[in-house]
Amino acid sequence: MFYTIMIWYLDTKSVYLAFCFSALVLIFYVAANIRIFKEIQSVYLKYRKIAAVLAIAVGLSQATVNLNESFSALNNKTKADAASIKGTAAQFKPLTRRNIFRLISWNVQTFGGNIAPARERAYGQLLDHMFSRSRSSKVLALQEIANDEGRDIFAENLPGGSDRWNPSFQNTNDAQDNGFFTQHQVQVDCEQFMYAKIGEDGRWRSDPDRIRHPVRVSHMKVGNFDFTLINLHLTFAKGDANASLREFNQVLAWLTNYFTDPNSDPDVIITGDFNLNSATLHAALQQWPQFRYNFDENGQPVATPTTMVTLVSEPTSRSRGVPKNNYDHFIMTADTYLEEYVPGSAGAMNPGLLQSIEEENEVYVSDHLPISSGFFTSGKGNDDRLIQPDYSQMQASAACTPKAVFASASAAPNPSLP
Ligand SMILES: [Ca+2]
Ligand SMILES: [Ca+2]
Ligand SMILES: [Ca+2]
Repeated sequence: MFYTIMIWYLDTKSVYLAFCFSALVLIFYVAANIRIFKEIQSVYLKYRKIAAVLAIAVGLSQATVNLNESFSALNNKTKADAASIKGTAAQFKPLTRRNIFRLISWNVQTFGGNIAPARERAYGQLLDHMFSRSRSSKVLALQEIANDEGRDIFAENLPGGSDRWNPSFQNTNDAQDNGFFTQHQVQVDCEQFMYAKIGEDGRWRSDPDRIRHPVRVSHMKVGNFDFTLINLHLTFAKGDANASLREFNQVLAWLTNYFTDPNSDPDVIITGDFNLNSATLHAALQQWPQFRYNFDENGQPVATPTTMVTLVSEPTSRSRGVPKNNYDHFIMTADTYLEEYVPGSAGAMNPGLLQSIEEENEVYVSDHLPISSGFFTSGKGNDDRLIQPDYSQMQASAACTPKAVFASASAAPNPSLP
């Protein structure tokens, strides 16, 4: 009897003890997992940020030919064509260290005098990452600077402050103006509008019949590389691509006029927010004999110095923070692409850095990613010839031709989507 009671007692007690023990184990397990989960989360967030910072540091800081591989090159069509052009990337032999400079283009989304402090701070942090680790980024082409106040606030947030930078900006009646910032070692020979006029009140006015947001044109020199830089923002027109295309053809009409001067610099770079993808721009360029690829008897593309190559084919404009449309580009003449352009260097910024800075500041910075492209400034170009300026010091002030025109330039070809 005692034995039976003892077994019952022990069984009951062991079940009870087992239950208590299991409950304790469960409580410790849940508590530990909450802590572990939080640690995993914080480690993940930390490393994601480091990865993003590293990605941009690699992308923008290397003053060598070993540039960020994530910077994609041509769109497939253009790539196939361009790769066949003799003297291009396939034959390019990288040297150990080369002088290059980076050009950055960025639509900063109506940056004006009334910008919120948190958003301004986020811009400052992003610009620090883009520039302070890199002495090679020397020219910043901006779209959607609203006015002079916007220019001044943006300049204050540039790495090293506004003292290290020269602005090239003139306010117009348009709310989304284009402008440049250049570091002091960049020689700016001239800076002007493409289509605009001074009103009777002495203020610049846009020419919306041609281009809504006045295009900025400049001739610059970095090292031995001189070039004409065109900074544009084609109209969005509620997504009407034909309206953007009409404006693009106005730019090409201006360039046609530019190239009628035999002394014009053959190195032309067009950058900015086109509101058109690279395939559409490539197709539009093929309608202009002086800008398209020609083909030899074997059907191989042959570049003339003014053949235009369209770069950056990944999404650059953001929808709710997610890169969506391929709107921002570098378009350059073959004289630049085959000589000074660093093969494979053009592309969009890794979106992770922008996202992490936005999360940190709890603010939305811009609906566009910055894009970037590298250029050799000395030594031998891709074509094995020494890089030399096309303009002498004496001529440089005359390098920007033709001057800004308003409603009197020659008509563009009838534009339509291919
Ligand atoms: Ca304005
Ligand atoms: Ca040149
Ligand atoms: Ca050249």
